[in-house]
Amino acid sequence: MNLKANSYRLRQDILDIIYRAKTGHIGGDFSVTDILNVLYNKVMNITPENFGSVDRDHFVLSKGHAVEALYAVLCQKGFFPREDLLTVSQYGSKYIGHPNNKVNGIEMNSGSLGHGLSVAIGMALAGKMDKRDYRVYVVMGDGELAEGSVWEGAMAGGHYKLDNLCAVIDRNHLQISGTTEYVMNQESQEERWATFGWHVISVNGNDVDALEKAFEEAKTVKGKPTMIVANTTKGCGVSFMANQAGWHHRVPTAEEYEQGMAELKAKEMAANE
Ligand SMILES: Cc1ncc(C[n+]2csc(CCOP(=O)(O)OP(=O)(O)O)c2C)c(N)n1
Ligand SMILES: [Mg+2]
Repeated sequence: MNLKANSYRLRQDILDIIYRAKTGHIGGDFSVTDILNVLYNKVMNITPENFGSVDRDHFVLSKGHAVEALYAVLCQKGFFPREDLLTVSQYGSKYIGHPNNKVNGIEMNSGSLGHGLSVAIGMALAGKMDKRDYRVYVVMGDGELAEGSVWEGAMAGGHYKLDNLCAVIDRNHLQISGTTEYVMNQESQEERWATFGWHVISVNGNDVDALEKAFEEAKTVKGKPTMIVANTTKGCGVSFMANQAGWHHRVPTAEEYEQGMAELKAKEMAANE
């Protein structure tokens, strides 16, 4: 699979989902798309066939508001039919605006920020205790790091030396109401996680090749959990959405939909050349 082209393909699906549903978190979806694309298509051992087994890898989308990106990836992997995407956020649909485990492929309900890391740590600890080979992956937002519970997880991950755990921060420097530096300063994430006993890798989180390398490195680390600081752009892929806090939770107009789709199609084609 051409991962780079696929990221733009997935963003088209996300744009369609949100335009149709008239709701969704497009900025955070587009910033995390490359991370989910690489995880599900290169790194993790999770398929519709093995989803019922404990021994497959485990994934938690802690920044649950980016569920549309997860729906696009899971649908492409065959966890559910494409027609199901037509029902996202419709009355009575299980495809609601945050992850829930009634949807095939989703393990943990999320959306209330700050819980995913601790749950992932429980999964990783269970894997160690039961001597299982699976790995656990969790993706957090950078605004999410203002939640105190994240730092309990940071301590526990280092304390229990969970080298079967790989966490990712979608470091786009924006949350709802502005920059993370303005709302709750957090420099430097690299230094903070290293102090808590984590192996830290800093990468361009919208570069599929760099991400793949980082996840492979994480698999080789012994005696420590890994934190990948994925430096991303919120709204990545569509020029007028990129790095704009206002696109955290905005629905495109018809004109914006057309322009965004045209840009994504052109980028997918260029990546395929
Ligand atoms: C506990 C909790 N408080 C507040 C919110 C509302 N909320 C939803 S998204 C968001 C901003 C998150 O920013 P970030 O984690 O940086 O996400 P991203 O930039 O990747 O979209 C907030 C505050 C929430 N979902 N959960
Ligand atoms: Mg953010």
